[in-house]
Amino acid sequence: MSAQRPLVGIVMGSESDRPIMEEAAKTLSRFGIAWEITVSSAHRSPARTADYARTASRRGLEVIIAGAGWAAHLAGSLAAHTVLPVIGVPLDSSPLKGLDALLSTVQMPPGVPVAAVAIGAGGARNAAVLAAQILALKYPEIRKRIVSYKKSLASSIEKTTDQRTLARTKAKAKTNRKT
Ligand code: RP5
Repeated sequence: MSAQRPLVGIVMGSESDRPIMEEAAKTLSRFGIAWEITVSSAHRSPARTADYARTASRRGLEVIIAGAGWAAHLAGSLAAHTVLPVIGVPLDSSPLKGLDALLSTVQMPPGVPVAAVAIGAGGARNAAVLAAQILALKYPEIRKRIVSYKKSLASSIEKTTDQRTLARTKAKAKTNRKT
C-alpha cells in the first residue's frame, strides 16, 4: 500500500461541516491511511457530487465517507453513483439537532445501502474506524493497527477501572483507621 495514495474520500455538504469531519481525517491519519477531503452538496452541487462518485474508484479511492446535515442526501447520492462502500455521518447542523440527517442518511431504499454511523464528531470518528476495518480486509498492515487500537481501547477501560478500585480501597482503609 502506498502511504501517499488516498484510499478514503471524505466529502462534506458544506465548508461549515469541516470541523466535525476533520475528526474522521484525524482518525484515518492515526491508522496511517491517506485520505482526501472536499466539499460537495447533494442539493446545491448535484452534478459535482455525481461526478465525484462516478470517478472515485478509477481515482483509486476504496471507501467514501460523507457527512451532511439537514435533509442529508449526500451519502445516498454518492452511493447511487458508485459501487464503493459509502459511510454516512449525520451532522447536527439544523434545528432538529441531526435527527433529520440521521433519518435521511440511514433510511436508504432497498438496493442502495449507506452505512450510517452516529450523529456528529463521534460518528465521524467511527466512520473512519469503519473505513479502516473495511480496508483491513485487503491491507494486513491496517489490520495490525486496528488490532492494537482495539487493545488500547480495552486497556484504557481497565486502567480507569483499576484506578477507581484502588481509590475505593484506599478510602475504605482510611475510614477503617478512623473507626
Ligand atoms: C447541509 O446543510 C450541510 O451539510 C450543512 O451541514 C448544512 C448547512 O450548510 P451551510 O448553510 O452552513 O452551508 O447541506
